[in-house]
Amino acid sequence: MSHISRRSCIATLTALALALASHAGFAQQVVKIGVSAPLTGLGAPNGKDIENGVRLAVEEANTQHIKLGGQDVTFELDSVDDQGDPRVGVQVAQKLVDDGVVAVVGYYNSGVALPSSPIFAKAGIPLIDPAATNPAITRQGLKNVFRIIATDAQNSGSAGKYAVTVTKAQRIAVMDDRTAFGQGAVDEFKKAVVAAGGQIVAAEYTQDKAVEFNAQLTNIKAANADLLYFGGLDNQAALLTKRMRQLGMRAQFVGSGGIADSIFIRVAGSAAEGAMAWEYGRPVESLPRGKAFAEKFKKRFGADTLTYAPFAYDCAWVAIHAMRQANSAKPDVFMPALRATQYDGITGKIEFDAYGDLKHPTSTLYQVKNGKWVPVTTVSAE
Ligand code: ABU
Repeated sequence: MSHISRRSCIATLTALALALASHAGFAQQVVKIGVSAPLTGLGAPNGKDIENGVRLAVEEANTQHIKLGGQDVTFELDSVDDQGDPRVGVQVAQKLVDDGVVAVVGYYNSGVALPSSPIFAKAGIPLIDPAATNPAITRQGLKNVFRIIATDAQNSGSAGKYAVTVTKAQRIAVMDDRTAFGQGAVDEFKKAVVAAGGQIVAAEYTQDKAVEFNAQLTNIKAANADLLYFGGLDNQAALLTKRMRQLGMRAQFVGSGGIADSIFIRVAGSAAEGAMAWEYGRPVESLPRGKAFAEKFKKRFGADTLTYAPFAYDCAWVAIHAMRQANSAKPDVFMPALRATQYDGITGKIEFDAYGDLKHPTSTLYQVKNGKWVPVTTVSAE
């Protein structure tokens, strides 16, 4: 037999074997779930947390031998590093589309989510957001964007009302990191303070990679503020808190989300004591499946979840659940099921409103007591 005829014989036999396997229901369908998060840089611990939440869901789904359209399905994680940078985010979003993902879990940074989400809309791929909270992400008129975490209109709105009506702060200062998240959160907080009859006595800003805040804190001290609301993330919030204490400032520090984690405690050291932060959702350990999730996560990755893994895990399961409901991994087929989601997740009941945001969002205020973040109160953030 010549080389060519041997090759064509093998090709024919392979095609025949695949056709038989398919006919007998043995064909495997690989379904890729994309993740975009910062896996390098300052945001990497949070990005890794998101990636691992999705990884856990994908691994679990593969033990359940799910069939879609009569075919066995293997779920695959396709994770990209957006570096917390909007330009990189847009590039790697296109890579996920080119890879053929059917759903994406992202983002950590609102500033990356905003320019990247239209790429998935154009490709007809659902994006399910576990952490990025700028309200505008779901207000772009895109039909493919879903979010399973309270927005900053809700979280910082609750924070502003609480600062005036419960904490009874008389002289409130704000500071943000000029990111889509930090600035947006502080804007929402200020609106809520004014609506509740409170007074903003100082408004300062920094940059998200800054480590020195003397000028801003001097102004806030001079304004005699009794509460400082900060729109920015864990590492920088810790440095700011430390500097406040070094300058002898007694104003109550309150963070706007993305702060109540072990990074803040480690970096702030003893200055962390008494700090407060408004975070999204209910304390996971207080929810019916929360404790089991925390144990499973620790067993699989050898470390506790930082903050967003439960949300990311729920995002992936919400997508898989919609595929099961629709009996298809085709985005245009399972998107209506995704929109109609009714799912009891690790983070609570997940149902979407007309924008793709949670119908029943909640926020929790935490405070550092004896070196640990402790829940103070949970409010409905609708
Ligand atoms: N929501 C906290 C994570 C940061 C962000 O939204 O950009």
